[in-house]
Amino acid sequence: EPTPLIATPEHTVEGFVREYLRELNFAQGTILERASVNDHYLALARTVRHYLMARWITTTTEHYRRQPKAVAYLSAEYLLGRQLDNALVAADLEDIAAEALASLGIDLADLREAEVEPGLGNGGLGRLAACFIDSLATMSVPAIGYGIRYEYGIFRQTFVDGRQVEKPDEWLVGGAPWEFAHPEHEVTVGFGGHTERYVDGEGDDAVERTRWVPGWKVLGVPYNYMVPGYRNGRVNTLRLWSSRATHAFDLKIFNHGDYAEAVRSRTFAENISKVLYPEDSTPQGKELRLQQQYFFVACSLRDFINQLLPEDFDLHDLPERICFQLNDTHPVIAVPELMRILVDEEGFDWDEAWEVTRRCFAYTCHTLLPEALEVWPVDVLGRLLPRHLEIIYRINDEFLARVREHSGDDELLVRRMSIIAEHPARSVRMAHLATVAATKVNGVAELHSQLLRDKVLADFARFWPEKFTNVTNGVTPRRFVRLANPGLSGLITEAIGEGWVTDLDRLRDLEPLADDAEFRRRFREVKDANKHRLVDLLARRDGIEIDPGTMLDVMVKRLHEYKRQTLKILHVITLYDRIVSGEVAVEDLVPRTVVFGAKAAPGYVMAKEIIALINHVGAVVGAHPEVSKVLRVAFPANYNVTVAETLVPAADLSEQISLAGKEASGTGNMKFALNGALTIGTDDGANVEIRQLVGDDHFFLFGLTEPEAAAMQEAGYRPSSYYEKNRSLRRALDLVAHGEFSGGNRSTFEPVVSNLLGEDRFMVLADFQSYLDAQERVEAAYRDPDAWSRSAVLNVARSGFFSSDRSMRDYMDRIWHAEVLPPL
Ligand code: 26Q
Repeated sequence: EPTPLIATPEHTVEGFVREYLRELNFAQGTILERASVNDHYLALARTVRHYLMARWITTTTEHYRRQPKAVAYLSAEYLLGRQLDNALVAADLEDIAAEALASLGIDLADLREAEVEPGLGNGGLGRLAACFIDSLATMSVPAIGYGIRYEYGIFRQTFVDGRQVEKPDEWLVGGAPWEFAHPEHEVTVGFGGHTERYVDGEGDDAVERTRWVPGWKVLGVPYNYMVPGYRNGRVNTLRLWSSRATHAFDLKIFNHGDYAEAVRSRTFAENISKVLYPEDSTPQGKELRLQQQYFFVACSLRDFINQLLPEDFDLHDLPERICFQLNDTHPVIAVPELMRILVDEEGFDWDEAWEVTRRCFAYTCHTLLPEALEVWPVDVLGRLLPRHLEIIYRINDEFLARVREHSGDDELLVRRMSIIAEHPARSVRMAHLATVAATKVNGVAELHSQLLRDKVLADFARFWPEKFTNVTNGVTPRRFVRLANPGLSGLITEAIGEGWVTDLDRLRDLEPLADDAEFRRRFREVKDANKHRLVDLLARRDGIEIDPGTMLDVMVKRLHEYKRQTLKILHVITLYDRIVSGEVAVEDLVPRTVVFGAKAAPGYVMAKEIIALINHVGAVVGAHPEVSKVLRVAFPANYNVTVAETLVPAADLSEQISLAGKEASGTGNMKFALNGALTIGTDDGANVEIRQLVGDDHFFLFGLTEPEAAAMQEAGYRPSSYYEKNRSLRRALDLVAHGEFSGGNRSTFEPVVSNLLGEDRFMVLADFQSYLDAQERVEAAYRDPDAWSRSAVLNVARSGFFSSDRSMRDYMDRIWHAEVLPPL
């Protein structure tokens, strides 16, 4: 077969201009003189896309021809961030594009700002999926990402009187130049209905089989996105599914003559991919969420089998072709779905189907909080997916028979390990299903994987010790260093060459430069310039004024009690109190700007109260003539990937202060370290590994360890004893309780205070003094700019391990064993 012929525009300024004008004229139907910023943005996006097209088609064609062992990443979320910059960098077009546009009188920077980021994820887990597909493409691994094309991504956060108010995220309205719809590859997905037994064949060949007769069907239409590798000639695919009504859906009603009703009924099917659920723990058990999960997984399996495998492929060989990686339990319904396909549709017997299925799946767990583990009531699941429930029951029966056999009928053990929970309501434990089915189960940082083995999944780890492994998370250096921090990137490349972008361990070569005064000076210059970029962004975007001459102390992540934004705000309150009471003079403090960024799940009442508290404290601090000289709180609304790209490079101090044993990994912690912020953090998640690598002298550790916290809970934790013993803590909490930050109203933040004094599940009060002490060490260190920037440079030099390229290598070696193609 000949290599397909593909038109590629010339890699020159003139070539770019020509292609750009063609897009502006022929696709946007406008001319330079009349085009809007959005016209320009769309023309630019399409132009860049054209440069990647040949690589995309070639990569995809090669995957099909070679049929290598590949990876399919199944994730309900991809928090991609803006595409334009990433594509420009990957295709090595930044300079050409900037020059070409300038020759037309257009500023590339203005067009960058016109892009609305696809926010198709909640936080860490969704962003991780985006980093992973970037790394897979850059490493030439044959991989495809499967997910959902939500019409509305994570809500847009606004503040009204300091309280969070959610607005719909209308990311598609300006046009979606990065996607390719493929209605001709639509897939039909069933829901509901019932199952039937029937006899297949005759005489001696007759076998009893089951078929599922769905009660209703929807269509899935795939939308393809390019996933460009970094300058390696490869472009992989992200395939997101959008739900449509089937053509039969409304036929009956049409024939009844009720046109309006028929059209209305279509919205039912189209609702499935309408909106991303904004909860990222304590799942609500909403039936539509389960529909989303089955919808995208059923589309993806069908698509993989029908589109990516050859016609005559023998599904017994499926494990030689693919590993389906389950990003948490959200896609785990893929397990009974593949069983259904093999047994009911392909006529496999149960055992051979199970053998194939087992070998095709691997499962990544992202949590330790029991309330974040997904469970679905049996009645909900059985109504929506009756055949899948039968299959899950049979998987469970066979699994529990083995447990009984190995444990001498230990019925307590059997009950603990069962995929089906009986109390409080009979339900399916999705993590158990995933663990039973998967060839490998991994946690996302060393400590997390250890706690999975020792606690959350201990029974399973004893049963299948070799099943459990760790793959520490990582972040893509393309987006979070190369693209977000051009200043630092330039400095690094000048010092050690450009290989680091795809081989982040090379950052080690920077270590000697930590002792080079001139290098440190230039490093500080970059940090300073990055702070100015942030100042501009916050002024323009939020009307927030911050002083680039202050220490930038940053806590950005979803709002969760376990992440302990309250600990950070109690520190701010303590500083405020010490100044107002005259205990310290402003001259004796290091001036700080404390930046928060955090969305709360809309139904998470306590999280929303904490947001209000932060905003109210910020207002009082900012309005105080003395305090505001040395302390400011900035809480820009709607923190997202785009904001992170300006905020992370500007930070001096990274706040990673979850209670030990609660944050599975964290990935923000890695982004900050790689951009030369120092971390103040607990011994939790990947903080542990960051500290080991950068060294104790360059990391501000505080707080209880996981075993200490567990022991203290065991012994009966009494938070009020800390309130009684600790004067600073008492004064800070009293200020909140007495209405200092709520115009004298004592009831406003009463729930926050009484929660801390009463239960304090995440031991904020126990860690308070230790945190204050660590902040004192931060202040002392920051007063010595040379020592501080030496530590900062060492943070950069020693964080190469946290590249998602390394994570992908670990998944390849420990779990996937996929092939690697040569770069093109
Ligand atoms: C499940 C069912 C129903 C509705 C929502 C959900 C749901 C959605 C999102 C549950 C969890 C999430 C997201 C979890 C998450 O982001 N976890 C984070 O994953 C990161 C990547 O591994 C880790 O670094 C973080 O420590 C972990 O909190």
